[in-house]
Amino acid sequence: MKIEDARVIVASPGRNYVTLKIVTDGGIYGIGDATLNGRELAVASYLSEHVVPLLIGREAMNIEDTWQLLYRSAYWRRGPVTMAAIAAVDMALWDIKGKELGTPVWNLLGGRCRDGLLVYSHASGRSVDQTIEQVHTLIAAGYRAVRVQCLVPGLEAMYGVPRADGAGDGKGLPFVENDWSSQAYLRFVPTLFAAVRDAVGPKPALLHDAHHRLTPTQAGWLGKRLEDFQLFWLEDAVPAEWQDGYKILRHHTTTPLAVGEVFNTIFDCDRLVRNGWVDYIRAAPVHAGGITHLRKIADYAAPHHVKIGCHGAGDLSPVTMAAAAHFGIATYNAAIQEHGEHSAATHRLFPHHWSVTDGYLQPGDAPGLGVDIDEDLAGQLPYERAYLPVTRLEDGTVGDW
Ligand code: KDG
Ligand code: MG
Repeated sequence: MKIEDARVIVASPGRNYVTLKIVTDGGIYGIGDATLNGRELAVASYLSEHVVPLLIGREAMNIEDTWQLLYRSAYWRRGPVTMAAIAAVDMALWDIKGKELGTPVWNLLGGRCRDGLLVYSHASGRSVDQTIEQVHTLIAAGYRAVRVQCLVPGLEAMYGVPRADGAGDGKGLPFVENDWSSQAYLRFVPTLFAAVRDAVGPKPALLHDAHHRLTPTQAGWLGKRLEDFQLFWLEDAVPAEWQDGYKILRHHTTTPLAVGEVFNTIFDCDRLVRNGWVDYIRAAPVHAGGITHLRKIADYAAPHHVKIGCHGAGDLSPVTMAAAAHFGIATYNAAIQEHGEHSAATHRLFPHHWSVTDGYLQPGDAPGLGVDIDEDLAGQLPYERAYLPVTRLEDGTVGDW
């Protein structure tokens, strides 16, 4: 079965998504997600200019060979643009293989090894009371795990929390700069978790994302103070470019640590996993080379007691959610999956068989990945330039997003 055509579809049902559709000579097609939030057209161009010409005429069933060809032949290996492009091809080829064989991708990955994949959703309030209300609403809707974020008193806007006008992060906004104070944040977060634990009791899993904004010693201070509230994880406490930061952090707290939504390859995970500096890797199928490469990361992490909890914010498309669902149901050390919100228009654009029931993600039984794209609708939803906000510290220097 040869690849006859491959096209890149960019559409914005409220935010931009880049999708690759690969069509074979027998008519079977597969789709893959290539969305890189805020830099979408770089991947779209990498795909259409450099990858698609290599795909035409290739055997669609040889996924590993195509993966290796795209990874090695570029010479310029790794990086978010390259790996998102390879991921899209990889997902689309798994989708095609499943359809050709008449079986869901999870079956090709070894079959189910759990009943459902635990998901977490987001409670994100502008006050502690509002945040607690949202946690209660999610628990009432069946969620067993909730990421808790709350606007720090004194700040106007903050990652993961709706703005005063109700808008979210990077949703068609012009370029925005927000004020940030790590001191105010550090003072506030332990009081937030004391209030939330008090309100919901010991059972629900609570998570928190520090979004790469702390130094190792600041993060150690915070992790220590959160220990009594037994978080499922503290995410991205420090940026991971300098991985020894996690070594320092690890020795200051027993709060479980998660990192890696910006990771692209197994090499980003290597030292953290090998040294036992983190508990969870957050790499997602779309940003870490697809199902094929994520499986290798998971297998490398498993004997080191490191589990996988894939990034799944709303800027990762329902195609990635499908890939993550198939991966997670069939991968022993997949522990949890983020379930970000998608707009109604996004669900219409990407009809899918995956679902969240009773706090667990189910991939469904449709052949392939069980997700599609409505190309007519995509044609009516043109790309809209959008940027994630950045932060300015109290003295005016640029901070981390
Ligand atoms: O594009 C960036 C977002 O996906 C990111 O800011 C969301 O940190 C995030 C998360 O954990 O979902
Ligand atoms: Mg995050």
